[in-house]
Amino acid sequence: MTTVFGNPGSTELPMLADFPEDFRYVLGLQEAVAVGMADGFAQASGTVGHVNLHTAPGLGNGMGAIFNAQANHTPLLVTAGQQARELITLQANLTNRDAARVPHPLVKSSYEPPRAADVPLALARAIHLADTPARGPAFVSIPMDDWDAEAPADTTAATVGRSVTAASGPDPDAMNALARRLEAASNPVFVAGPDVDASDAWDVAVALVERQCLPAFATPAPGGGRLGFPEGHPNFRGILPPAIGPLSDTLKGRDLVLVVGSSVFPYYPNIPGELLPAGAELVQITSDADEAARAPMGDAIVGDVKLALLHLLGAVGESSRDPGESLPEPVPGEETDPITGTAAMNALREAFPEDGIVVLEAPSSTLALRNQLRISRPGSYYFAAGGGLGFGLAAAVGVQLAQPGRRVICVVGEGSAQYAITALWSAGAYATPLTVLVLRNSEYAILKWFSEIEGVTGVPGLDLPSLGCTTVAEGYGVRAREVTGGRDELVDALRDAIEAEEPRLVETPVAPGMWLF
Ligand SMILES: Cc1ncc(C[n+]2csc(CCOP(=O)(O)OP(=O)(O)O)c2C)c(N)n1
Repeated sequence: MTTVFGNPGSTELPMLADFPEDFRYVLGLQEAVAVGMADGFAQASGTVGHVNLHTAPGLGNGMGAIFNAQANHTPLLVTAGQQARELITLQANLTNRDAARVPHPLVKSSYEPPRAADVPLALARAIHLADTPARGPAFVSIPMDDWDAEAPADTTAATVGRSVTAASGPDPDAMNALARRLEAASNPVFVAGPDVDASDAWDVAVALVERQCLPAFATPAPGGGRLGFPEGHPNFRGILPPAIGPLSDTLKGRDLVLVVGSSVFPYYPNIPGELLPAGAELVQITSDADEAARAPMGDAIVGDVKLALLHLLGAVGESSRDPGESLPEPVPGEETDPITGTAAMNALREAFPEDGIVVLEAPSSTLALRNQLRISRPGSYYFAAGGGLGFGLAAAVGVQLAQPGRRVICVVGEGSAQYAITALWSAGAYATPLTVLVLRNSEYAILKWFSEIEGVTGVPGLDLPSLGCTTVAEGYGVRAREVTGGRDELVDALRDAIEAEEPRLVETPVAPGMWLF
């Protein structure tokens, strides 16, 4: 943990004093951006991220992004400065008067050590907790005068360098019983969730699907922060819809639904229906006991996703089932002016480097991106599972810092971009070769679509006239290009941007609407 994201204030200066040369500080210009960058960095590096915030107001600014980190299962140490201990009770300016209560529902633990001497152990405890399933953020508030105190040599020496290994295997009997159920099923289906990728189980998932000839679905797009299965694989059947009725309809005719590394399910709009189609049983494998406990149907096995899949792979034989038809090849769709979200994503497909990484926050083109790109490598897709806007641009900078050898392309709506627009400055200041593709449809398209689903009319505040990102990007020191010539010009602009060694922003107008394919 040698990279620290943050935004400093007077209460954090003592912590940052004499900052070690072999550490890196990444400045975010607003705390939501600092947290989002740390989230992307932690997920893409597989380490615990660290973000340091400015006492109460900085922590407040970071809360939406901490909510996302919790939904993403991102291991994150969140620290914040605090007024000096002797001034807390008289509530001097900048006192975070109930520091541990502020982020409470969104973090795994929230703590202000009672003595300066307890800070090292409090930090170690938060780091280990954050990195233990279900992973998530943990918070420590540190009064600013604590940094002048001597750390207790004995506990500090014992604390630093401890390791906590937390991958615990599932119940072997339950896994063997599941293996028999899977072999005996006549029309089973595999549903891949985000924690397949986070637990490095991608190859095992593919091996199981192939050995058992299973059709594979992805968990619903809005709640899936990562991909658990290659979407270009011949057994891939698409993304489950995010509502009870339609999801259950999609699974009609299946007798066993095996859900791995996900909640059951990350539902979104309230479209009622049967939880499962008639004749279907469900088994969930998750490392998150709460995900197992709150599922409204089916059985659950709690354990490390990779260990569980390895067990299952070893316990089932080869099957000769017919997994059904593969998905058709994606097509760009009709030529329009401005282009559709589908055509824009088809252009990205053409310009996309083999080992490219997508960070996505373009609500009305989410499904178009998934269906056009069919991302088929692990660690190549990041999305805010919690749905809080502002993740995209910020996380993309963190992902690019964690993966300097790969190219990150952040696809973002012009509305979403505003929640973390200052991340553009960090992208340039830390010389990341990030490409940002802004899809500008001059409205909050997804909210218009939701209005129809919810049957509401006359909602104000859904149009975004005169909102562009190119001149704003230039203000933050990022070269930007507006593309108005359609799909082919967009391919060229994206290729140029992706090849550049510094961050580039490409913006294109797109037709309003929901782009599903
Ligand atoms: C922090 C936060 N505030 C508000 C919302 C509600 N919201 C969801 S989608 C959306 C519109 C996004 O607009 P844009 O990025 O332009 O994408 P489009 O829907 O047009 O594709 C809004 C405001 C949210 N998800 N998160």
